[in-house]
Amino acid sequence: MSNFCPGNIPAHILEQTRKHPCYSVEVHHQFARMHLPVAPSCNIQCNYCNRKFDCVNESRPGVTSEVLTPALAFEKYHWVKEKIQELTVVGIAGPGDALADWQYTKQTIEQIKAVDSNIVFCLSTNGLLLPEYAPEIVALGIHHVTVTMNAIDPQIGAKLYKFVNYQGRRYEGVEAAEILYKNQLAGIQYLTDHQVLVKINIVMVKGINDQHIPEVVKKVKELGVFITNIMPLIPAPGSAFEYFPQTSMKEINDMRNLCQLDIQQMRHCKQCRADAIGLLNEDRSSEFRMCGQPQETSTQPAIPQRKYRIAVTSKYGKLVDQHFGHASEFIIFQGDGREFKLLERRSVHQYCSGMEECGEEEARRASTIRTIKDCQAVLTMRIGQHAKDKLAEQGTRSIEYCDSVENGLQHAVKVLLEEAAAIRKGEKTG
Ligand code: CLF
Ligand code: SF4
Repeated sequence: MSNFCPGNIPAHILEQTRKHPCYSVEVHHQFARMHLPVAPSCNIQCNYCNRKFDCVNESRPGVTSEVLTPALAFEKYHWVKEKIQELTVVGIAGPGDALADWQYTKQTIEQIKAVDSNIVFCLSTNGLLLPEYAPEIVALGIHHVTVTMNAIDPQIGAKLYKFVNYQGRRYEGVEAAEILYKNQLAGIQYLTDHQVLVKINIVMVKGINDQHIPEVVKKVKELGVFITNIMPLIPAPGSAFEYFPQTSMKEINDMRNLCQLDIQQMRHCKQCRADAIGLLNEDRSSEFRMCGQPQETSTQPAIPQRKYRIAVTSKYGKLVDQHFGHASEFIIFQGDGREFKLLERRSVHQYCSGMEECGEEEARRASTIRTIKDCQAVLTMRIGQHAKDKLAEQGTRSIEYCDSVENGLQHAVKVLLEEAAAIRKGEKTG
């Protein structure tokens, strides 16, 4: 059994921990952390979560103001580092699950690590994919990981989770809770065996897992975790637990006092946003937005409430700066012309290698085009006529553009509206 106490933590990890405001209460007024919101997807559905762009495990309900690509996250890190001298920790806390979008999480950490060997990295996860990625987490040199584990009894877990998506299948009920628990156990054990200081978050839901929490704490103690963080349920509008009572701080503190007998308790958690920045009790995230507000112009046609889904080709997510044929992914946005929400990123097989190839290339092109069949438009820097025609056949308008993604999305809706108006007037047939 692993068991961490200041006496047996290796010196280099102890040094990191002493700079970590969540793991070391005595420095939480002194050192700052920033969350980089690069992981928007989630692979489970907790009944207390209405996930817009927030994970209630690590964020107070609401939305993160932006989801960043690793490249933008890297820029943001430099910006914040320059302005906040006391920044010591970079965490990935969603807004979904840090491992569900592991490639973005990993890339973000690798980039920062390459230029700053003093930053402490931190991850927050539901643990479903820990068996898969724990070795990479260890190899990256991450020594602080938070796992949200609300139950060790699958019968209780079944009341907390609506579903678990795992290895291409969706599971529900006890089966879902069993898979999640089994993976959490294996993953936590691997991490603690490899000198990772694991923090366990537990959301206390009255009438569901409140009586069960001491058992959870005893179990994770056996696994050698460093600390537990028992947090109140904050009923999120639109979630399955929307009308459940909020757990009071008295109930939380009573439970922490009971569990303190087994393992040290975190008592200064702020349930911060997925894009939180600064000291724990002084969120400065609003000072550091990467994306400005969309511009409104009086020449814009009136925009109806209809939602448009638009695919964008972009190297780093900020500019429309990529040729359609060079895109390895589409960034999918949905919105009404004034406000857009990033829905997801869809990988495609890159078909334009810069050389003339036929046959296989044609099949790849067809598959690429089908990837965005549900989009009214694709916003791209350049596109060939053949691809344009094929996209038009499935009802996707190609719009060439070269400026920021935000301006481009507004431009695309403007084009779609003007064309629709022209069709209504009989000026255009499609
Ligand atoms: Fe962020 Fe979490 Fe790392 Fe801290 S937050 S990923 S461990 S750097 Fe801290 Fe915020 Fe509480 Fe999380 S106060 S919600 S415990
Ligand atoms: Fe929401 Fe986080 Fe649960 Fe995923 S793990 S459903 S983002 S609370």
